[in-house]
Amino acid sequence: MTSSMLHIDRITLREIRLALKEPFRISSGIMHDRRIALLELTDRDGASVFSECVAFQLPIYSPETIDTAWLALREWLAPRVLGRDVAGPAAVHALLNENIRGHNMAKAALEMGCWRLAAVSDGVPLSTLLGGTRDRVPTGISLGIQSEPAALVARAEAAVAAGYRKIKVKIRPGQDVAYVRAVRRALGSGIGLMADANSAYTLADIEHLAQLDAFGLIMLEQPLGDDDLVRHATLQRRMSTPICLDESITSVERAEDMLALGSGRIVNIKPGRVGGFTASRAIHDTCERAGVPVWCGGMLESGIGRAYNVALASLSNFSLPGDLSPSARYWNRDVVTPEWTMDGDGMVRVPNDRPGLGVTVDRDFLDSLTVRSEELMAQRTMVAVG
Ligand code: OSB
Ligand code: MG
Repeated sequence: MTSSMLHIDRITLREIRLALKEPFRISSGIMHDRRIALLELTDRDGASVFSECVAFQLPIYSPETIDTAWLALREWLAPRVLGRDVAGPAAVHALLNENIRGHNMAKAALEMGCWRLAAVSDGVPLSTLLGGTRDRVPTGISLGIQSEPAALVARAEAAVAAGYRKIKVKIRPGQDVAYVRAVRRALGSGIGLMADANSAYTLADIEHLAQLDAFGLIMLEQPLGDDDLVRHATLQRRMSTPICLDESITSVERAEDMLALGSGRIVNIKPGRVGGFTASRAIHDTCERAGVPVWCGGMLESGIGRAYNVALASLSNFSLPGDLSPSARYWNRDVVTPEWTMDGDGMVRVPNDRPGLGVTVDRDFLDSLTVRSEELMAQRTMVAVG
């Protein structure tokens, strides 16, 4: 495979707003819509690609927000690549991480766009460039916290009927054991069920959490602190349910620490959280060598971000269903055509039969959703507020 030189002449930041069909509640907050930062990278040959920054409006999941990401991209990250020859997409992670700490979601949006640009200029599908081997990826659904167990049960039953291969329910103190019990009773023992606490518990809850062992969950995601590894190891020793880490795994080093400490047995890989595809692949490979399965998480992305996640999830050790729901689960209308869909067996197809992402960005619709944009170029910056 060719490893093409990158030379980016322009990066256009834009913010769009997309209303969720239904509010999504996690333990730390509720989202009614998404403010999404998109990047459009244009190279010296005039090729251009869109990428998506997964940071939320508020720092309820990680310290980043759309506004910190925008700042980081404009002030520190975009200037690292603009107007320069970069050896290839695999070189971008190191370039963005030298003496710039954190801001992984901002870094990832830029780094993943570089991978995509390389896929375009090499004329290969993004999944192929990343080393993906799967043609189809099993899909799970993530269900937000509901006001009553019955409301959660209804959504879980509809999801199973639609073909989803894994049901994830969000939990928080006071809305946990009874909800999981109700869903397990309604669905029976055959369906893969899991819970995600988004860091809502402490070790003071250890005996309470251990009650979840009764429900045969395929995993319990990120029950404890968002940067914790040591306490998760204590909890994992007490529970038979495999712990899956999400928030705590921000780099391949944190994944190595998880393995060394026994903090969990499964990893949710979100490329945005770890700074992009190079880190995602390193975590994937490290876990594969250790016999630890991974799966691709979601951040309520638009169809643009979803395309990047599907490409990543085609790698061999993504052996558990990903949070890769179809467009229609989130939006009345997505920003790409065709929209993302899932077949009746709960599988999303990896578009690996042609170069690029497999979906086309609907530019007119994007423009109608855009609330601000800013053009970044080497040396000088032109600002347009719309
Ligand atoms: O922890 O995986 C999470 C949504 C918002 C914040 C955190 C998480 C989630 C999800 C959504 O679970 C998954 C999806 O995009 O469908
Ligand atoms: Mg999670």
